[in-house]
Amino acid sequence: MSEEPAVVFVTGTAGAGKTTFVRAFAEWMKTSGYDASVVNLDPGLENAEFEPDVDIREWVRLADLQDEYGLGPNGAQVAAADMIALKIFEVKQAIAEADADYVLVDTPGQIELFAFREASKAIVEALGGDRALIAFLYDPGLARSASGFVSLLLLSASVEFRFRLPIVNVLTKSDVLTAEQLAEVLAWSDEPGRLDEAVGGPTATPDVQLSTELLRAIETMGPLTGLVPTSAKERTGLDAFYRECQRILAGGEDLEPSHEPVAE
Ligand SMILES: Nc1nc2c(ncn2[C@@H]2O[C@H](COP(=O)(O)OP(=O)(O)OP(=O)(O)O)[C@@H](O)[C@H]2O)c(=O)[nH]1
Ligand SMILES: [Mg+2]
Repeated sequence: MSEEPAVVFVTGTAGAGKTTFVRAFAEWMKTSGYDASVVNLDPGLENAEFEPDVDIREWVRLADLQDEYGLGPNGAQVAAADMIALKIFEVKQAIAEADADYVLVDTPGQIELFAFREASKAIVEALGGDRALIAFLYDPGLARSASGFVSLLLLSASVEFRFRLPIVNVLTKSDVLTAEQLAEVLAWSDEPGRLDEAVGGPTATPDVQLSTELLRAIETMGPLTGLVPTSAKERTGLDAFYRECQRILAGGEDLEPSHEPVAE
């Protein structure tokens, strides 16, 4: 085992299921005998059931910023994003003290606060070390239509472009899709031609043309990587997500479970 933990940053559009996914995956890891700690980087998190090992709210709380500086919710989010960067070495220290093989990081709901602020780059660099990846979550509400799927591909590609880290694309809440819908969405990620067909209609309207051109640009960046379907509700796909992380972070070798698996 190397000394540096593997760090997984979980991002995606608001409500895509980040917090629920982090929680379910951490539980899956623990019951499978792996050692994981959970870091909450969302200063506005209000989920009382979620108990992270390291919590940014110890240093930066959205509600406090709103009260103290008279900021609205968006202004407070922006201020918080920069304040997190100032506390990042305290967070890093707390992560080191938790001393786990895997660190799962939940990020703020508004993806632009994570993906498009300079402070986040500093945060990802400080916490990521040399073994880090980003899990980009696809919300099925958007991913189930071809144009929504293309938009998510673009967003995922720009997150990859910003951070220059490997990306694992994850479909969340797969339990809300029918078997046919799920098969179609997975086919789009495995066979670009199928997505091309789905966005293209019988007539080349301007939006179809735009989707087709965007798709081409994404394809030239590299192969569309497979989408891992998961459901935190039904606890499915978490093992496949783990294998994908290991493939990227550990060159394929499996971690030795640090303790015996716990029966659920
Ligand atoms: N059916 C189903 N619902 C889910 C699943 N995962 C999350 N949800 C629901 O999706 C909603 C959003 O989940 P969160 O985990 O809070 O999503 P988030 O991306 O952390 O949201 P923000 O941080 O507020 O942007 C909640 O109502 C969850 O109960 C799942 O696997 N299946
Ligand atoms: Mg959340």
